[in-house]
Amino acid sequence: MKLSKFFAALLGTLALPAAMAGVYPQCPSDVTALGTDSVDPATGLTLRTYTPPGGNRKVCLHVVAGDGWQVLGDGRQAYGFGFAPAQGRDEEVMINGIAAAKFPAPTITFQEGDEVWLSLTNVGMIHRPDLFDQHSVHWHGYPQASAIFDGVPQASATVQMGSTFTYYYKVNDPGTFMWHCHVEATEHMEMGMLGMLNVLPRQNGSARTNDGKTFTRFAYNDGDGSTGYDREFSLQMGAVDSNFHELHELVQPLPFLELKGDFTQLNGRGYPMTTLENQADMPVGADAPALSQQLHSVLRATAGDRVLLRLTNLSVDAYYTLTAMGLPMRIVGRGAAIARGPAGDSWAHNTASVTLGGGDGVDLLIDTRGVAPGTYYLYTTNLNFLSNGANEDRGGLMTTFVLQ
Ligand SMILES: [Cu+2]
Repeated sequence: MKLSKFFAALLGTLALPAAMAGVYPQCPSDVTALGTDSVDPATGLTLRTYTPPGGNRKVCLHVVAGDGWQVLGDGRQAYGFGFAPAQGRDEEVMINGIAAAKFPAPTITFQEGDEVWLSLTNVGMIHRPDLFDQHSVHWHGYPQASAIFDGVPQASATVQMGSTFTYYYKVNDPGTFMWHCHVEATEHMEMGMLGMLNVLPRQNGSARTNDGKTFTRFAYNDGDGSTGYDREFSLQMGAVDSNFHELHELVQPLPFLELKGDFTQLNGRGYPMTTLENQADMPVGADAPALSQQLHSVLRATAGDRVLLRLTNLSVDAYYTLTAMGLPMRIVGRGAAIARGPAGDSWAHNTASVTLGGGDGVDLLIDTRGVAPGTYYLYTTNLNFLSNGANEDRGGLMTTFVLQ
């Protein structure tokens, strides 16, 4: 019997009363009573929203932090820590959260102006019962009003095993952000506690004409439609250091000095798994109760579309370069800000490739007017990253862009 199954059985019989200590997510009473739920079909993450008359939209959501399993590009299973949507109510959240971590964490999308109550429940690490690590939620690069909700352990609350804590945010800045756990950040981030966080600008819904096309959705409040798009996609670059994850299954010192991702990924999968659009086609780890790698990375567009690609890197040890041969790319934002200087002068520019370090992100527009329909490849030009571990041929950081 695998250790994790043994401890799951143990929790089910002996430790249940402790797990039932209480899961109390906070959400304002008007949202609870009058709000409506919207469920992300890809990840199962539920946002409960309510807009009081004349007020800002209020949003409540609930995630769990724990451990789980993912399948690497060579078919091996790798242990990790991660986030997942909370499932059920009260103690069900604890039970359903066991070994249920998702890689990457669910993509979260808010609107500028939102008031957000985000509850985090730490369900513990079933496969490593010797660990009593806290977890937190940190919005990377986001100017939070107060350190208390920033998730950095030295300056804010962290969440103990079996506990639930509700973060409050006033979402005043649109852009492409990331979220991750900040507790023992190098370890917990390498283990998989990473996701994307997009904030849609207030300008959305108004019409702006730019370069001969009229748009109603934008990456930023640009005033001139220069960040307008027809479709948007979020891609997170990263990697798994298979040795680090394997060593993590047992109690021992971890080789931080040797951290080096050998399985590069887009949205938590290595090519060709990045192109498995049907979730049922994606393998599930032998020890995982359900699919943990929910997000494929196939970008689909219709000829003539202007496509926004929100591209981030949350690797803890490497820079990655991404290119898209045959597709014109234009950088219109970087570091969750529109590509403009302090005087408003634009530094948006066309590029053939993008290189990002850990924690960096860009907003790219791909204008498909004049591009022939077909299948294009987005891939890293670091050839050593186009692999699935020792399998050198066409793996890792690559996906397809299908233009119809
Ligand atoms: Cu953590």
